[in-house]
Amino acid sequence: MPALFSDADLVRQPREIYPGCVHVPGWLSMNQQRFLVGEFFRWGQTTPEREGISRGIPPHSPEIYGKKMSVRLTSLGWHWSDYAYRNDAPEFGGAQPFAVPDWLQRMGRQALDAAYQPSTAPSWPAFDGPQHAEWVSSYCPDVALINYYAPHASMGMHQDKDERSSMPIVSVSMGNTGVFRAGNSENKNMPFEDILLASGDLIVFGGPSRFMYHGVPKILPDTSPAELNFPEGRINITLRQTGLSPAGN
Ligand SMILES: O=C(O)CCC(=O)C(=O)O
Repeated sequence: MPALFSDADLVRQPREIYPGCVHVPGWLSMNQQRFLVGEFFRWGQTTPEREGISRGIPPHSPEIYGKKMSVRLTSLGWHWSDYAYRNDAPEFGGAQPFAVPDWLQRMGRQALDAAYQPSTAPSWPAFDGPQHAEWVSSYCPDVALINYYAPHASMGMHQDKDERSSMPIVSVSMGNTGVFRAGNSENKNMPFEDILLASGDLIVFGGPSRFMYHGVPKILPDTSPAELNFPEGRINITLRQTGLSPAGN
C-alpha cells in the first residue's frame, strides 16, 4: 500500500515551527470536526430579543482601516471590532455574543497540553511535570473568534495584540486547507514560513511566538475531506484569553 507511506503523510507530524509555535496535524477527529462545523452554523444565528437583548453575532466582514476584510467573522464571549473587544455589537442592535462553552475552553486546555509536550515543543515552555499541568489548567479562553474563508478569501499579516493576557493563541481549522504564514515578531516581512493547515489541524502560538505576525494568504480549493460534508471554504476558530473583566468595554 504505497499510499500509506506517501511523503505527505510522513511529514505531517507535530512540529515546533519556532519556539512557542507548534503545529499538530490531524489533531481533531472527524467526529470532532463535524461537531464543530455544526456549532459553527449555530453560532452564526441570532436568538430573538429577550428583555431587550438578542444573543449571537451574525457573520460579518469587519472593516480594517476602512476596508472590509474578505473573511466573515462571528465570535463567542466578546465581540471584536475596531481592534478592541466589546461586550456587545452596536452595529447589530446591541446583540451580545454567546458565551464560550465549557467544552470549548476544555478543548483549549487539551490543545495546550498536546502542543507543549517536551517531544513536540523542545524549546518552549520550560515547564515540566506538575508545573506544566498547573499552567495548562490555568488557561481560560474567554473569547473565540470564528472566521469563515470563502475560497478566495485571505487574511493579511497581523499580530494578535488586543488581548491583555499573553497566554497562547489556540487555533483549529476545518474544511479547505489554508496556507498559514507564520512570520516573525518584528514586522510583516521575511523571515516567515508557510504551513499548510488542513482540516483538523491545530496550531498554537505562545511564549516567544505569542506576538508573531501571521496571516492566511491563500485557501486551497477542493481540499476539504469528503466525510466532513463541508465542501467549500474554511472555518478557523481561535481561542484567546483576553485578560479583560466582563464589564470592561
Ligand atoms: O485563519 C487562520 O488560520 C488565522 C486566523 C487569524 O489569524 C486570526 O483570527 O487572527
